[in-house]
Amino acid sequence: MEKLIITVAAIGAEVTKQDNPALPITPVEIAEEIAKCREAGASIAHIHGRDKQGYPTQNKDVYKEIIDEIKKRCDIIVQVSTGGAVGMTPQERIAPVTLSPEMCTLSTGTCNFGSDVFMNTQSNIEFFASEISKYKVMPEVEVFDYGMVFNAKNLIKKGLIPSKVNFDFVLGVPGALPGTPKALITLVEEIPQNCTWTVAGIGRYELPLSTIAIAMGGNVRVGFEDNIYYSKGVLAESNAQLVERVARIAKENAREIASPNEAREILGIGKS
Ligand code: KMH
Ligand code: ZN
Repeated sequence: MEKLIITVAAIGAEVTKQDNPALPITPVEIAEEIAKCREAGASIAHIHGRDKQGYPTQNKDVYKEIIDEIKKRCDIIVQVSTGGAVGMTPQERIAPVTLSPEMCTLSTGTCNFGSDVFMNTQSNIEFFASEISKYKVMPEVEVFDYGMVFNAKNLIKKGLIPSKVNFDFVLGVPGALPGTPKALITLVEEIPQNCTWTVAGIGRYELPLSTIAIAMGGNVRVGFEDNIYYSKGVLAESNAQLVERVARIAKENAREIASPNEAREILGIGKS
């Protein structure tokens, strides 16, 4: 098996300090938290921006500050969000990509998102894909619902995204695919053979799906964006605590952990 790539999604757009007081908000808080996660075994940091009041923002300057602070502290791969928060415009959502970070996300369809709708029309998806390619960023395909895999394969066929890409299966969002082993296996069977995959289980699905992915040869995403608990009713003390647990399970399964440079090699970052 390839080495395990651990992504930490430490911030998100929906979680608040009221939900978990350890949520990092300012660029310095975020960077310090990411550096600890890197130390614990994470090789990708999936980033969302927050404004001074703690609300989600895709402001380019905020992202620049976060990225600069992270780079001062560690060599982790920065993956900016193009999902932002529900209700943001495509122009808002794409802004951090213009900083040419190493990676960004690309959701390839629309789905229910709790009581909201996470809107990704075909023309907007193609707009994101062309900007991502223009700024030479490696996309990661975010799959919340089944059809999104097939849409991603169409984008590959049209040459709008690289043919070798990482798929992130975000499972357990209310209204979209459930966080079951069956859903994960069904999705893994559909991706092109040369592609890699990650699973991000939401809430209580995070731990079992991480464990299954480690055994299957996939990659794992954990962090407060997806899950704020360590165990039932017990808040996680930090994102790093969640990363440490994944690293420990991997070690017990004799699955080695990829450094950021090894993850760059596996994902083909910096090759074109
Ligand atoms: N906040 C969600 C509506 C991404 O980062 O690319 C979308 C999201 C996906 O978080
Ligand atoms: Zn996100």
